[in-house]
This record gives sequence, structure tokens and C-alpha cells, in this order.
Amino acid sequence: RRTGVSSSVKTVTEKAETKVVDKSEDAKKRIRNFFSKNYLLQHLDQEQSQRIVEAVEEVHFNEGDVIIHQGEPGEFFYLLEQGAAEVWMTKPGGKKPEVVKQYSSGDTFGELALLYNAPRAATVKATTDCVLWAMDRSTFRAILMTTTHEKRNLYEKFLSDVPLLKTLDKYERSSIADVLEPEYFSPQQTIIAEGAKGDKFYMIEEGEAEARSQGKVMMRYKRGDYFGELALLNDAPRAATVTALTKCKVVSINRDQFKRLLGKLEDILHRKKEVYDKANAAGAVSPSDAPRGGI
Ligand code: 1OR
Repeated sequence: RRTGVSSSVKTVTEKAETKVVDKSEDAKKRIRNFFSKNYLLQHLDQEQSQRIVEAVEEVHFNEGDVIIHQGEPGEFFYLLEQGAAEVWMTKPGGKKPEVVKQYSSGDTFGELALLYNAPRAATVKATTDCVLWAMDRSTFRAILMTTTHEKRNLYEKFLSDVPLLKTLDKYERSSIADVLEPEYFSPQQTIIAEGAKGDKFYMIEEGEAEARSQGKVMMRYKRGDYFGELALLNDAPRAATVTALTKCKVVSINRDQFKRLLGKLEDILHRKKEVYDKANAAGAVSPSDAPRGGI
């Protein structure tokens, strides 16, 4: 059963819409600590994060409890502070529910019903005892709705054009949209330097770039192509220098999110090695002969 831990819920009079749940300084510290680990909550300004700190309510679930029921209306967005949960879903046309995702400490879920005013898309079940922070619908809508929605819309078309991501479903692509960080480069600017330590994976949204190793052009990249995966896959230094050829807008994903969101594409990513080996064997290729990015 769900148990509310905080005792009193009151509404501040000056701001009729603002929900405030009394909590200790220690609880506030735990929530802020959660923010620092979660990509959705990392970029909030002081006022926004303060409002969330005030509004969320601590809830506990026991192992085996259902936190969210597929098909029911949604009231809360959840921050999983401690414990683990799994997502069960009966896919359209499917008969039986199956596990489609696992959550661990630092993850958030339950945003879809609040974003789209839709029934819960899946069932989320605690697989251990769990400590969560529940954010009410109006706080979610006031603070997180616009940014989440805009970011998912903004990148939906681009991500569906990336050949690498073709096998992912729409929800998995929107989870990628949540974590993308845009970066801009001018012509001849270095995006990645050979030999450097690598902690980001890149996709080109606009512009062109090339990869060189020991002076030779190895790859050409255009919109929808990706690079920077090798250092993350192999825990190795950057194997080539990537330089912008034109003005470029790239989007990047950090190492942890790459593992979490693109983990199941590892096979495809490893197969790309054949393309690199070919480029290497071909030796000093002229830029126009260099293999093009994606696969
Ligand atoms: P919600 O408010 O609909 C259930 O309540 C939550 O489960 C949902 O928000 C998401 O936060 C979360 N498809 C839909 N919802 C998912 C999925 C998912 N995974 C987690 N949730 N898929 C799994 C992707 C790996 C798509 C399966 C076809």
C-alpha cells in the first residue's frame, strides 16, 4: 500500500496554486540531492526547484506494490529516490503484459498521463521497498510540462530521421529527447580531439563534419549521423579528431545516459567497427571517398 509520510498539506494563501507539503530540512536536502542526479530536474532555476521542493510528498511502497496502474487516470509524477521498480505493459494488439523497462534510484516516471491528459500507459510495480517523491499534477504542469513537451516535440522529427535509432519505439526516442544537449560549432572547429578522454556521444542535427586520424580523413558526417561512440563503448581515448566542415548543430548524450538509453543498440554500434576497419584499410582516402556516417 502507498503510505504518505508527510502529515500536513496546506496551500499558501498568496499563491493559491502553490502546493506546500511540510517537510524537514533533511528531507529538502534529499530532494535537492535527487535533482542533481536527474536530467529532467538538473536545469531548473532556483524558483522552480524551490517550488518542487515544497510541493512533493514522500511516499513509500513495499516490494510487489503497484505504484501506477495502466489505464487509470494519472495524478502524480514520481521521483524514485530509493529502490527499484519495473514497467509492465500490454502493448497495442498484445494479450499479456510484459516487462518493458526497469527503474532504479534517480529515475522518474509517470509523466505521460500528465503531459497528454491520457490514461496511464503502463503499470509500474515496486520490485523492492521504495521511497519516492510524488509531484502533484498542477506542480508538474506548471514547471515541467512546457520544457518536457517542447523538447520532445522539438526532437521528435530529427530522432525519427536518425537511422541508428530506427529500431527504438517512440517512447524510447522521447526519453532520448529529454537528455539531449545541443552544441554549436563553426567551420574548422574541433568537436572531438584524438587521444582525449571521451564522455559524450554525438549526433549531427545540422551541418557536416569529418573524422581524421593521423591526418587521414576517415569518415564524413551529415544530418542524422553519429560519432563519439567508440570511446564510450571501449572505455578508450578518442580514436579520431572530428572537425566541423560547416556550421554545425550537434546534440550530445553523456556517458551514463548513453549506456542507459542506447544500451540495447550496442550490437549495432559494435557492428559499425567494420565500416571503420574498411576506412582504415583504404588508407589515405580522399574526402569524397570517405565512408559516410550512419549505418
Ligand atoms: P504514465 O503516466 O503513462 C506509466 O504512467 C509510466 O510508465 C509512463 O507514464 C512512463 O513514465 C513509463 N511506454 C509508455 N510508458 C512507459 C514506457 C513505455 N516505459 C516506461 N514508461 N515503453 C517502454 C520503453 C522502453 C514503450 C513500450 C512499447
